[in-house]
Amino acid sequence: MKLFRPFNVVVDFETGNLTPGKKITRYLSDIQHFFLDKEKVKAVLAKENPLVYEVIYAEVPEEPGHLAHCTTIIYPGKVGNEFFFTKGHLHEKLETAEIYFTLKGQGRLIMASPDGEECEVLEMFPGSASYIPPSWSHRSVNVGGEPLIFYCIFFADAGHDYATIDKTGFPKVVLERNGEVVVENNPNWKKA
Ligand code: S6P
Ligand code: ZN
Repeated sequence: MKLFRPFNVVVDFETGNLTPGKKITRYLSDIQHFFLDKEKVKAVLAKENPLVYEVIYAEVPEEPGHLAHCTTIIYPGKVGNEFFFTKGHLHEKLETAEIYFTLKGQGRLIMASPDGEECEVLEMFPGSASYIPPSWSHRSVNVGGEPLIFYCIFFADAGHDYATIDKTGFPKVVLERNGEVVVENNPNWKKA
């Protein structure tokens, strides 16, 4: 068997940059269908299409035994009173867990069981290491005024199921009400 060589990447805790890395970008238009206020989404998109988040991956083979790792940077922003968030997903291999280590900013990590009947929301803050157990779908939300930056480690062969969340959404939403961060039931959530 060919030996895979050890290597370093460098993570900038201030910017979330990971070098060398491969970047993917998600704009509001990519996640617009999840937001509660459809009219506000339309109004924002009529003017601009803001960058909501970026993910920068260390390049690792997507094979059993390897650990994938990356940073995520969610920019501060809201549509109406709903904070910017990631698409969210389940791992195709449901039995694979993940860890999010927050480097900068303030966030919430929404997790749900595959049928959505169980839902938990953890706080994300510099130094928090959030454990996403096997089977839980996950979405992160930036609730602060600066970028939310976190470092993720997961099984490289886990795979990502976005289609389920596209259909169901998450059972909870994270909103600002009277200057407070609140977690509420998502009226648009559909049981899987
Ligand atoms: C991968 C891990 C994260 C997310 C990233 C963006 O398993 O959970 O790296 O990919 O935070 O979220 P999403 O839902 O667009 O992949
Ligand atoms: Zn994941």
